[in-house]
Amino acid sequence: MGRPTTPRITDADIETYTRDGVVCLRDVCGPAWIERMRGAVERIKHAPGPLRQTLRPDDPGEFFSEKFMWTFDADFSAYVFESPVAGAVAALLQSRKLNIFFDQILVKEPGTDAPSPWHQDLNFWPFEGAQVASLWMPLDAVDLESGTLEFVRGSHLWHDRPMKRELVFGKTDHQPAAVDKGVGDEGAVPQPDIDADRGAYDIVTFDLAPGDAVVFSALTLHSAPGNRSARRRRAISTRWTGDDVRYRHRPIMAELIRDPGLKPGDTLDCELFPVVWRAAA
Ligand SMILES: O=C(O)CCC(=O)C(=O)O
Repeated sequence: MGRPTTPRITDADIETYTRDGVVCLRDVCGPAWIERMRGAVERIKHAPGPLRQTLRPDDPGEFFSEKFMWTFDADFSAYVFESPVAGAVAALLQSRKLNIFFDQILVKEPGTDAPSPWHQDLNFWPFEGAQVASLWMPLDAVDLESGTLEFVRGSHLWHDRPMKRELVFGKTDHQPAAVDKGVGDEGAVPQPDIDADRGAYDIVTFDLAPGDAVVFSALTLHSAPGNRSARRRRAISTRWTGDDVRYRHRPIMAELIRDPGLKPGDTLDCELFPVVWRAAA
């Protein structure tokens, strides 16, 4: 397996990520990666893995997700271990190492109504620590009409733990309605209804070309509209952790492809969450 390459991340990018909890990076992956990953998404669309979710199955379009593809697909394994993605996130997090948590396909086909509701990823991820981020990369040009992400700038600094929220993703194949109940960490405050008062928040969004990316903290509130356009919205989100992250349990846990065999307080280095990137000694 090759070494990941590291794209140029500037001090301004690091400053933006640290201050806003989100930064837009242009041209992280070139056309060869985009073509390769489009092919991989198509293959997996037609041969789902164990964690396939069709979110809102009655939607007139189609919103589907798949996770942990790197564990069973050679192209996704290459994307995680060899593409410029890990190096970019490590630079932004200023971490000496980076573990993959999981990779995820998120496709909204044309005419999909389902929004991705406002949420903080850390609410259902099994970690303590600040160095947790996702890199979301579209394989198609995206704008608000086709379902690019929206972020509340600076929301990662509001509280030291994720807020309680009422809704995860609505009805899905795997998550019964029982999880949509406002579960959260002990002492967490409720998540405000962002859409009820959008003018009160600093909401930012980015039109992206294939191979551009947004990197955001797991505490940054984010959402996406449905895809009202006639274009596909295929995206890959990779989720990463850095030096300060330790395993813990949470009231709702994201479904994992298998038990990582970790105890609360453990570092994440294990077969399921391997170290993908290390700073040169
Ligand atoms: O792709 C989407 O619509 C939602 C993505 C998201 O919430 C994430 O990558 O954390």
